[in-house]
Amino acid sequence: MDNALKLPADFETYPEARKAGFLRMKALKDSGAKVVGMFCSFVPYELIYAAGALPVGLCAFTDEPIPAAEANLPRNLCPLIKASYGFALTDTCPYFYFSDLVVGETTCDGKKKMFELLNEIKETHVMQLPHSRDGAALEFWKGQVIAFKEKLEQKFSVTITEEDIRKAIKQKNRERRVMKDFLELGKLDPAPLSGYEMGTRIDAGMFSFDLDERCDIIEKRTAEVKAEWEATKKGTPSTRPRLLVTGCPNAGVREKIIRAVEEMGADIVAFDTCNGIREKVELVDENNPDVYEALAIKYLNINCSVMSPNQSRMDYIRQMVEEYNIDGVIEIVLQSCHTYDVEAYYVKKLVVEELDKAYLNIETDYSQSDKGQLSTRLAAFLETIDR
Ligand code: BJ8
Repeated sequence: MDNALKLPADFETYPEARKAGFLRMKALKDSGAKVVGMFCSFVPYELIYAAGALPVGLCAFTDEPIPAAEANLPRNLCPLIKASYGFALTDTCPYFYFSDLVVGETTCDGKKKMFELLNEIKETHVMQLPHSRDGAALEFWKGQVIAFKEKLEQKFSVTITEEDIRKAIKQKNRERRVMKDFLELGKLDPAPLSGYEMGTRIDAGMFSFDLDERCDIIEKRTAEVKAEWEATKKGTPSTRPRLLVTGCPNAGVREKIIRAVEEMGADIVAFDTCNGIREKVELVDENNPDVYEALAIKYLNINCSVMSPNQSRMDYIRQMVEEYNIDGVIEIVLQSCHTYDVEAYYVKKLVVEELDKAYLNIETDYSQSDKGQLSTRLAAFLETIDR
């Protein structure tokens, strides 16, 4: 079995892509661009584009700024939250520096309280996210969508028209389709590319700020991979286990889990995560006469574990296991992430009892201290899968 991770010559790692984006961002700022920093899939990007501004994902993926963050935040908090705050506090995230406004959301307890502290460093507008999906919640969330639009109008002294929003919905829907097509390459068997590349490209796409250009790059890569698969891989069965990764955002643990398990001889072919297909499965309804309702429905349906109940996540994992021909599921839970940690009960039950597939739960943080132990656990997990 060839375990080497095959990456194209032009591949940029996430830190490389993030760094390359700095100069592009600086040039855009120098020419007058307005920038809105964000951390989460629940934020309606369309409104930011409709305001003539650029959304950018803020740094939250290494443990470097965590000691500084722990001066003000408890140690037993999710590393993603500590890193987000730490980068801002130590002024080491250029994207935070260039942001004119930060937008947060009341997803989990730690994040929503951290945004209060973040607001002391840079103006942070917080969207109050309800945690259910009934009619009252939808009405409330629609109000929050409108309040965010009004905040953008006031902040940037612009008027956002419904036409602006419709145009942005179309653009963003195109991006969702393009990214979904790319991620669905994982359905091909044998796997046509590594999960490491898939996840990295989706995350790194955020640093190419022109939406159309971002789509063109991914479309080109999808076509290349498909053509190569047709020519060299189709019809050649592989014994490498096919894995689905689910759970918390994994950019901060990509090397020690995603890359490591693929180098051990498995293929990660599907991601039920925010840098996977989670936000891309449902489009914003372009035909809804009420654009705010259309946005509210789409975003409230994101199947993150902060929602309760969250049956749609289980339904989607079941569907993915079938469609991607999955042998095993790795669930990544960042330390102290209570919602994913508790919901893991249902994921395990579904995967092991109902679908009869292998399941591994990894609770981890951004440090390298558990790297050796993780390698041992990942290797043992792969041993249990017989293709
Ligand atoms: S839509 S997954 S990006 S909230 S910060 S909940 S890991 S304890 S990030 Fe997320 Fe939006 Fe959901 Fe996606 Fe847990 Fe940490 Fe909270 Fe987290």
